[in-house]
Amino acid sequence: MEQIKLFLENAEDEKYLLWKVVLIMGVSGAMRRDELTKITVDNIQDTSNILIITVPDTKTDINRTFTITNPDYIRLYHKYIALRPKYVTCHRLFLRYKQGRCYAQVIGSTIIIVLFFYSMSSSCHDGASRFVYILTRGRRNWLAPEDFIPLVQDVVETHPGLTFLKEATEFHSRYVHTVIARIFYNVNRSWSGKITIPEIRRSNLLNVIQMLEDEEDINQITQYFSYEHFYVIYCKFWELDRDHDLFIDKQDLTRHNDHALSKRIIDRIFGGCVTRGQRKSLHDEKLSYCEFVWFLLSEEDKRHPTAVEYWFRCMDLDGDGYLSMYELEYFYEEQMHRMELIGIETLPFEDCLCQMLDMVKPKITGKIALSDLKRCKMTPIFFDTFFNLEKYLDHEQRDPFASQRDHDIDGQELSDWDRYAAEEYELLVAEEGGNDDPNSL
Ligand SMILES: [Ca+2]
Ligand SMILES: [Ca+2]
Repeated sequence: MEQIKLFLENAEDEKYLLWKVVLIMGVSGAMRRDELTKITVDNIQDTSNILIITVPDTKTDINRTFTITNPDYIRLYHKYIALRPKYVTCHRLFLRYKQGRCYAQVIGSTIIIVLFFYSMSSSCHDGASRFVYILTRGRRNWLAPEDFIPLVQDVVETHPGLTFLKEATEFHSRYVHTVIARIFYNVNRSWSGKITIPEIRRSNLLNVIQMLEDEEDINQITQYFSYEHFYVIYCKFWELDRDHDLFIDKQDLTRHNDHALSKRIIDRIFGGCVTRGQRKSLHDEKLSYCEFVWFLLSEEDKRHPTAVEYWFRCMDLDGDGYLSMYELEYFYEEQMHRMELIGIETLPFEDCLCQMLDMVKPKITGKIALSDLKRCKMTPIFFDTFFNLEKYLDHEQRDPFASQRDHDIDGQELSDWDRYAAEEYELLVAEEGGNDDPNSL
């Protein structure tokens, strides 16, 4: 209760007025999350020095009432209700609120609860553990992918940047699972499939979720939630998954990016070293959609720490934590062979090895550790040399040190992924209208 008092007294109304009123209602009436979401202005009788609230109970049909008499609470309620847009037809009490203004848009129930606790704890303490508590309903101190479903579903249903998706319900779950896979890719640094409280603390996840409330253009939120990024990932998968059963096999993945990847690396991707052991049997050699999301993110941004780990795992054939000369040669052999087939002059392995060791500068001579690659700024060149012919030949034609990096409008350096997604989205939009368009779902 002390925390609540502190929040109501100290948090600025400009930013937190909505959450203050949610809190007052929630605490005074011991209201549940769905009750808070559904409560309407008609449920509140306002006699200016007392508020009488009727809570309709959908389960028992017996309404209950409670009153609010604290003058400070009533003052906050009046301040909030005065901001309500005049033209609003929706009767819900809690509408989208941003910088002192109220908008005619409802808020999803999970968002209500998460943001409310988050804003409260940003003036109190530890949003990460509250976040986990809310999403798991207090059952666990880590998050599984399913725990995020209601939250992201709320975003689909209520974010103004996604209203055009309302009818395309088939798309909802694809979007939800893409966002969740991206969250795990970035936040679950331990690869355990369980996001822990410290992992949330170290990540930008809660900040990004809060940005959703302030930013109406979902594509500006390139972390996790961008619709354009989702669209690119899903279209890339759709192209490969010819029978559209949401699984792809080795043959399908071979066609990715015009057969850019070597057979040996594809075998490794399917071999279980970068998937989380959800295989039903050893013969079940298929990648799920979520596994493809991880693949594509790793393939298109080889500087990302998860990507470096992803490809390191693939190349470390014996799993001893080092890339040996033998392992490097195994992958380079196929690259050389492919180049010979198309009549390109090849660099002997010894020379290639010299170049690579010069670039990576491993601490222990003769073998490369994950930490060596994490330090190296040129991991895209390193990995592509061993298993992506297209990109390897691309790098060869460019001066690696002259590569100009793009910046976004705020002067932030764009990641390789952001640049790729933006380019691909433009291409996809340009060729829109094709028969195999997943939009036609
Ligand atoms: Ca398939
Ligand atoms: Ca090894």
